[in-house]
Amino acid sequence: MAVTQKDIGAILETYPAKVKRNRKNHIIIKDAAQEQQAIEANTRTIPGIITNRGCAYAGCKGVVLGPLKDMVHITHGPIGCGYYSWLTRRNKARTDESGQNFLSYCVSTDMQESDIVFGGEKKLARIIDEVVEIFHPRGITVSATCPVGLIGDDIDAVAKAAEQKHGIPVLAFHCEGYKGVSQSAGHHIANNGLMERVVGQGELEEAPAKYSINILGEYNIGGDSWEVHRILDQIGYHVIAVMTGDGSFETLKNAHVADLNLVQCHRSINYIADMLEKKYGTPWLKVNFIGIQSTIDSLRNMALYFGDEELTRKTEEVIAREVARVQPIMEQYKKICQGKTAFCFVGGSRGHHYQGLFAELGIETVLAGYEFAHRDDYEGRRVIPDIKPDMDSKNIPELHVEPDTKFFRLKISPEKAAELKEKIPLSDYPGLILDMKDGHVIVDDLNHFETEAFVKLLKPDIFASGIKDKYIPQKMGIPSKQLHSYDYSGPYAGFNGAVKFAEDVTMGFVSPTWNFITPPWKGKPVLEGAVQKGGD
Ligand code: CFM
Repeated sequence: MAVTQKDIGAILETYPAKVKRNRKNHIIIKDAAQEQQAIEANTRTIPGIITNRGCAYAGCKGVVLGPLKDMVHITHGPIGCGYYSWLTRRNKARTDESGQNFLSYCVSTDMQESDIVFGGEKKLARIIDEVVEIFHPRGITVSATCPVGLIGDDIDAVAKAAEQKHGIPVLAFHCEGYKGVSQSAGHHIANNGLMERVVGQGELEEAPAKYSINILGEYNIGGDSWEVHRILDQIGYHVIAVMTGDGSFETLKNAHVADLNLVQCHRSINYIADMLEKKYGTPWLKVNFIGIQSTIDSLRNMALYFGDEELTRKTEEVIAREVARVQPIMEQYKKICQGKTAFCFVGGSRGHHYQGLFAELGIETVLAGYEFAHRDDYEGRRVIPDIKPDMDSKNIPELHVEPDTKFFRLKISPEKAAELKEKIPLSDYPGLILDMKDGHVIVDDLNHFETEAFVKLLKPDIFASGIKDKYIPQKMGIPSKQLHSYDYSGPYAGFNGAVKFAEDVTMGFVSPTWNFITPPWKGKPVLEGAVQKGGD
């Protein structure tokens, strides 16, 4: 069923006039006849609306820094922020030979009322001493939460003194929750810090092997990056660093020598991808390892970048072998999934990335969107020059980077880059809107009221989202699949991940649970109308 402006108007009608004016710009119906459809994004959620967004601290410590396993991540603030970001994101890590893996710990300064009144700097310094004494980590991060910014603790000074005292890097991040309109601000803050303090600190001057790459914006949720590694290893790539899933300070410091940076989640990491290009001359390629065809396309684009016959042959060999293995299994699941519809509403890139995988199972995404993406994630990177910075985005400093005097190497010539840009998404991503079908809906920062309204309107067969909105559709009798944490499952990336996803989604559909739930619209007449008096 195609949605009309009238349908959307009816949903918006419930809002007060001011809210209605605001939300109207965050909802569009795909219309391919229009060359560019604009959507409002990355602006403040209206107070009182139940959003699914997180905060700047979540984006900085929780998303980007948190997965670095050989650093101890200290949350400077009251205990709740640290506690609720303690492994809930399921970014997995294996302990390597060094034995440095601190991800299972939750370290916080546990600020109390007296610390808020008299300041928390001394306590922070004491906790850093304790962390060094107990864990001897390669490095430490300190992430500030809201009250720290409000009372003005000088975390930079504490970190600097601790560095001198202990001789290890102690990185301070001003990622107080209120720093931006969502976790997106925290991504940017973390990108800046890693760029300034970690990348380029290693001693390597040249790539250690042929086809050396970094994978940016891959966080190993449910083991995703291990599956990507498995495929890339077979082809013969050498992965220097993953930013940051199962990643480490130790590997990240040599990220500057890679021949190519792959970008999986562009929303959280495009800042660093750009800075790496300017500072070290390494181009970035947009990839998507979610879905079989997207994985194949990404692998082929990588082969095109390197332009090596042997690598291309190996790429095709691995693709053929993997597809022959997984396709028949996918076909079985497709028999159950075919013809169904989905809502795909995730944080900042998965709302787009999963649509191809759904389509491979015969499931059409009829509504999609992001919690906190920016306009370029919807409309494509070309729109960036048109985005006007507002007071909230000006909160985050833009780093000015120059070519590095020691490590800058132009990895490919400008002519070659221009030629490749015609064929592959080098330094580019086209945005979510492009892939949606006509009549389908795109919603930015979907809230709980709109979730209910759109579910009632479109009655999707599956709802892909996160923990905050998962149970609304489930109580309406619609299976829900968490695409943030994968509901204790995964990996969903690559070839094996596609099969796992197909299995989980199919299980959602065939579960007998749904027979015990009556959706609100059952028992109501399908057609609604009024009896006209008079006439003939
Ligand atoms: Fe990138 Fe992510 Fe996402 Fe994200 Fe996130 Fe996440 Fe996400 Mo949850 S980094 S933008 S801030 S792909 S934690 S691994 S699933 S909202 S769509």
